[in-house]
Amino acid sequence: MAATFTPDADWLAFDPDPSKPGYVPPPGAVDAHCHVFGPGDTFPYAPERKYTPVDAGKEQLFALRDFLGFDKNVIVQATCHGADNSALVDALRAAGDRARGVATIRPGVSRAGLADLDAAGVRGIRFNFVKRLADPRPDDYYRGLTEAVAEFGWHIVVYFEAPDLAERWQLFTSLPTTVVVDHMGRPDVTQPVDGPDFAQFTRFMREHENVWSKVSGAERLSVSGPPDYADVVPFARRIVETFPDRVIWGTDWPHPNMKSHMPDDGNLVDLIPRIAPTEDLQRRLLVDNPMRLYWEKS
Ligand code: 0GY
Repeated sequence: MAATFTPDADWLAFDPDPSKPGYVPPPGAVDAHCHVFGPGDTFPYAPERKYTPVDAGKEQLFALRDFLGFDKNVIVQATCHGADNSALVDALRAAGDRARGVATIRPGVSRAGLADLDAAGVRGIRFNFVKRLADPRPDDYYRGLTEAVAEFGWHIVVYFEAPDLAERWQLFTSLPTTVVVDHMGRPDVTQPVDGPDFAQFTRFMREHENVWSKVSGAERLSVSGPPDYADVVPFARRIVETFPDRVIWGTDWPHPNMKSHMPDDGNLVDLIPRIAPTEDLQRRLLVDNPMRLYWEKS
């Protein structure tokens, strides 16, 4: 029998009718951070989930991709699906070569299971340290999973809040793979871009050439808010200009757990020329870098 799920009472659903962005992404542009949710009656949400979203399926994601002017997606397994990657794999198969994925796995995953994920287009796994989304584990837990995927040449995506960087420094700086940080490590954008907190993040990237950043999540980090998200722009621009070959960008659709507002995805796309002010930086951010990381498999 199909399961039915009731979204959380305070859940904000994605905007079904975003504005057309003024900015036109270059040919082959990749939205490198987005999710699919369910639909729950086909792909049930995980019993251990910390939230129950409104369904946001692959057809809606692909329609948004086309509407915003993107060519491809990198779909990141959302925590509401736990380590059951079925909805992700279904979306990857439907997209053909136009999507790649980042999965969640747990200890004991079989080699055959990993090989199936690889064949579907998975190129990384995500470790989530955000305490409202996942229960933190000791460093060795993450090291074990990293070893499990080593033979596939996958990378590690880490999602953490700014204070976690110091706490997990040892782990994050010793991972042997490419390490991709979600949303610039969630800086406090009320602090100066040259202040000590963000300096620690830029040091992390400067001293470790395997560390990349997604310059995404403006809608989550901003205090000044839409449509300009003016307070986030200097942080993202600093990362893009300092590390132009190690940055990628994504919509973060369908924007899980937004409480202040639901962003208009057109507004988010219009941030791109403000954080990557030249055509060269835009091409690296949206095409060259994500293609290298997700499509040119070693
Ligand atoms: C994001 C952020 C969030 C959620 C998840 O996997 C997830 O559930 O990533 C969040 O609530 O901050 O990047 O999509």
